Amino acid sequence: MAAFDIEAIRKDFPILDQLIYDKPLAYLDNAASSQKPVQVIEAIDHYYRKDNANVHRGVHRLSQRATDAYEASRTKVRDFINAKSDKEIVFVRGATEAINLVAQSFVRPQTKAGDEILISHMEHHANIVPWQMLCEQTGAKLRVIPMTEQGELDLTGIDDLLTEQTKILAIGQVSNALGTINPVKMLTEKAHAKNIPVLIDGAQAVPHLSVDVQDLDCDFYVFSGHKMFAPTGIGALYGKQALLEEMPPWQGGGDMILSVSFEHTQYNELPYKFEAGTPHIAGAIGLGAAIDYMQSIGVEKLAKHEHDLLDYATDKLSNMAGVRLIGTAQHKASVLSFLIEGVHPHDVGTIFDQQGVAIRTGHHCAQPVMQFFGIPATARASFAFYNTMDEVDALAAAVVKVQELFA
Ligand code: C6P
Repeated sequence: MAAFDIEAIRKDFPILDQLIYDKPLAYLDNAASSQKPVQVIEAIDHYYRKDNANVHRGVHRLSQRATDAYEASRTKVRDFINAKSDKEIVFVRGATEAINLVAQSFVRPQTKAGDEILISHMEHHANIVPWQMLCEQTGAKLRVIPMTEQGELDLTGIDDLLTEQTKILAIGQVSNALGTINPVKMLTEKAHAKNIPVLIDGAQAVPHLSVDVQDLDCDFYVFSGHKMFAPTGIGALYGKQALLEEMPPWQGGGDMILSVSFEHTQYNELPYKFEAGTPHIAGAIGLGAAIDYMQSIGVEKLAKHEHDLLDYATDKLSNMAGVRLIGTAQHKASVLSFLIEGVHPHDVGTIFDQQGVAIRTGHHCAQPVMQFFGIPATARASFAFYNTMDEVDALAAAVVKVQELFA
């Protein structure tokens, strides 16, 4: 596709073409989960109609086709984030599972009481709780990079936070509650200068930015498929091969072994060592199709359009009396969190819904962010490349509607 043809793109997403309470749907909850193009839906449909079988197990034709399609998706993921080898791509349920895997299989065996895990104040619970669990198991301490009123990382004390005791720096590339794009490459360099490994939570980055794990030089990178136009229940863990080789499997079962006897089990090679049991084959195939789709348009073009939407929405809402933006970092992607004076965000969400505008309200699984701002929740609009300026206008009109109702 040469030009960025928004009308043609929207036709690929059948769900967008519907009325909610007789109003055109404006789906602005993409950070929670994005919609799926027909290309993804059809890839899954094709798999179940023509190729459905288990992978890596059968000599029969269907199993071979299922295996080929599943492994082709792994190659697509590898290419999408520019990993060196397919062995570095482990299919998981999503970002949450990937972080838990790294915490338990990589960090836990080398962590003892008094060691430290470094995260930031703006992490999603998925990049907080697994580390707290690890701290409970090992006696390690959780340390936190603070943030500023703009919702940017406060890096003034970073050199003191990265210590000899730090076992990992685990940091989000894009904040789901604030939209902040964090300087993860620079942080990775700083951590590596002290031999500290780095995990990047890319759940909110991969739908919006082009990601190159070799350029970032991170040790682990995690993301979920469902925020990048693929099905739920599938995601990927990238890990540098040398690290994955050393890590023990974290779940045992079929497909992650080469041989099993009661005396001894020999584990499979990478990446299968980390894929116990029958995987989400259709999900992986859908993820591959989503990558094909994004690449057919061009990730840079998607990002540019989303940025225009964010700029337009930020401009509109920041000029409305009684609206407070939460998260005004200089570098942001896709997310606009806000409050309407005197109205609880849940009421905002309900009234927006009646206007056909779907947003998320709540703490966005980032309660420490809410605690920092002293608020219980925000209303959050989050954009994808299929959104339009008209939908931003619908968002602004919904704000006016709320203000009229609560006047
Ligand atoms: N954020 C949101 O509405 P899972 O649930 O495993 O697919 O992704 C977890 C996750 C991890 N990190 C970040 C930065 C995230 O934003 C999310 C999911 C959704 O913001 C659902 S809570």
